Amino acid sequence: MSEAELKTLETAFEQKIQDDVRIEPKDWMPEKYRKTHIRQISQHAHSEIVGMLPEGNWITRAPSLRRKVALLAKVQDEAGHGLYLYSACETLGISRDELLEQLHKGTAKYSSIFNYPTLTWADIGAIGWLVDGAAIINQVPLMNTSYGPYARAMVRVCKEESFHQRQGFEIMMKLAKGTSEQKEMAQDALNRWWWPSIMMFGPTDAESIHTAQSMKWKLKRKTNDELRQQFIDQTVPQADLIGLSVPDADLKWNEERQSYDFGPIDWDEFWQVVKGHGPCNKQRINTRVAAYENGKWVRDGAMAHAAKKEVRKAV
Ligand code: FAQ
Repeated sequence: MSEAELKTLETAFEQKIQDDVRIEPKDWMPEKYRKTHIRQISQHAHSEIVGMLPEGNWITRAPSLRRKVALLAKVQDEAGHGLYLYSACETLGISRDELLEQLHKGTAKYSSIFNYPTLTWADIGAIGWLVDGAAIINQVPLMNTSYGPYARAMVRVCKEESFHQRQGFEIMMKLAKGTSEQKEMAQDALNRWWWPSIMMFGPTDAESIHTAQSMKWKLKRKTNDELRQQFIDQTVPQADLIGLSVPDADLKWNEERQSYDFGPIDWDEFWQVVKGHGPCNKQRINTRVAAYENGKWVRDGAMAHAAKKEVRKAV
């Protein structure tokens, strides 16, 4: 391709981004745009799949049939989200096998939040309320992201996450209004999950290496800090409503900004977890690798069945 032809393609691409016209899989796109999307969408897909593990830990121990049914459905929804996202990512010219290999080898990331353990039933409430709550705040703007398949996947994902958030909040509300032991359990879960949830939004804007370019390409519609502040402003009144206290001594309503000021985030802890040294990183990856290996016979069976069908069609 000549330089002039490349320039024409680049100009047409930039114009689409500026006019909010979605980029679709067969459209020309800069290589960096394609790679950045593979990175973010695959990290998102891996997070959904690994995110099933802390909750799966409680399926057999849910306190009632109703709670078990709701939790089972939630965990299944996360699997579905992972599948839409892997499919969206495959439209960028990478295979599912390559994506999974990156997860298993640790060259692709997944959200730091899923490297913390779920110690009590209240943790399931805290995940729904805080982690799904944070995920919705991050993902609603992504329904308007510039890459078509990612934006469309987000529509259904957000509807389902919103139901998850409500059921998590309801678990916390019930515990907070229960016996003193139950209220203590809810408070303990909030104490342990609050800061990791705040960290989910990623490094500060000043430290974020990808935000500036991703905002220009309209991959990201809001910065990490904007989303984090939105989460805090939305969630603190919810904690107040159910009589739980947010574990931040510096949390204070700022009348001028009409927003909460909050205390320092432990970024050392965040980077330790991101680099693989969190409480459950090894366990999560080992479980995913084992699930992949144990599922080989299913993949082989499906491939053999598909091949047989092809042969029948050809005869
Ligand atoms: N954990 O320059 P930035 C869910 C990495 S889904 C681990 O700011 P970016 C549903 C980042 O990758 C949760 N790594 O990067 C559910 C980059 O490293 P790299 C997942 C993190 O991409 C609920 C480096 O740090 N949601 O919860 C994290 O512009 C309940 C520098 O960072 C999504 O993935 C982190 N928290 O912004 C499931 C949403 N933060 O790639 C089950 C889509 C940053 O250069 C149960 N993703 N890093 O090696 C995004 O919005 C963005 O990718 C961010 C990061 C905001 C996560």
